Amino acid sequence: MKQLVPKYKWDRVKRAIENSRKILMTTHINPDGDGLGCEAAMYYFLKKLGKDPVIYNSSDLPPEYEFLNREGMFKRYTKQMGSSVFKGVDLIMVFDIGTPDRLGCIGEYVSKSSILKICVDHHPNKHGNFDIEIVDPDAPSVTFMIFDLIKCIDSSLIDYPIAEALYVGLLTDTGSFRFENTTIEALKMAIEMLEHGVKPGQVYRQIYENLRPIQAKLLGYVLQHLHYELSGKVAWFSLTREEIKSEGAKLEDVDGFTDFVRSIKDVEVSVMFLELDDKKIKVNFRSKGRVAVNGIAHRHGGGGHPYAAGMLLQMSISEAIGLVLEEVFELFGERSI
Ligand SMILES: [Mn+2]
Repeated sequence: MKQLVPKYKWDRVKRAIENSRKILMTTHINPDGDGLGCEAAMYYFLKKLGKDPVIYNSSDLPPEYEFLNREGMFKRYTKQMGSSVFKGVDLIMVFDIGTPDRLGCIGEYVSKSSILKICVDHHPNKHGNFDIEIVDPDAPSVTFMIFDLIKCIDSSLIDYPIAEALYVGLLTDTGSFRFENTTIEALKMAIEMLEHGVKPGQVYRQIYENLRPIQAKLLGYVLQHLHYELSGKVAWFSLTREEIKSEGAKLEDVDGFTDFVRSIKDVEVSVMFLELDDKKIKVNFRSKGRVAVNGIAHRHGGGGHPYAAGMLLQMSISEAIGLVLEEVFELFGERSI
């Protein structure tokens, strides 16, 4: 039999799993396919190992990922639950967070808790207070790392639901195998997932071809109100709560717009300014790959990858636009007029 050489040092993680029965898993707020894929894959895998896994996230499961929820295991954590969900938990596993504050309301209890904590991530940030951290900024997705962990424990347990969940993280974090992190290793993993029965077309359609008509309408509004700067190298848009309401949409209908705007010819960086509340502005950046945008996000307490990053600003939307565009222009070595 071919000897598996793990890419990461999982010894302590393996031991922690072996010594645990109840394992609580969580990921960042507004979770994406990577965080959710890690949770689902590990849930099915840990069950096969005879463990008692539970998943609590500070956000609801987005409807496009409902297909991962075969056993109804994705639970929404709310502040009222307090420490009750940690009762009897032997191990906490956290995936794909970037920074600890992105855990949302469960984060407070995770950081306070004396339960053994593991963080597996590919964001190049400081992670803080975890007993074991396995971080690889070069990993195309965290499910890529989890695949390595699962192979290192028992690859014979990989079945279709596990493979599909691992594939989801890989697909979504590589932008459907388009971004710079689409490495040979990433594609090799994809092949292995297909060998376990994953149907790429089916997974893709479930995640990406379920745009609700109201989201399409709101995207239309955004595209009609797009601003171009620096001869079209920068494109940005803003959405106030009032605008969203007058389009008949809700905050959660805003999804993937910054990616779409980046796809416009000659646009190097796209920026979204989204008003969540009074003086609470979510800023998202996407870059085609020539300029890194996570430096700006880090400076303002946010985070992300070089070409996909975000942050929250406590100021009015017009102040946010002024401040952030100035910093974006500096990335291009230009000043605004
Ligand atoms: Mn990720």
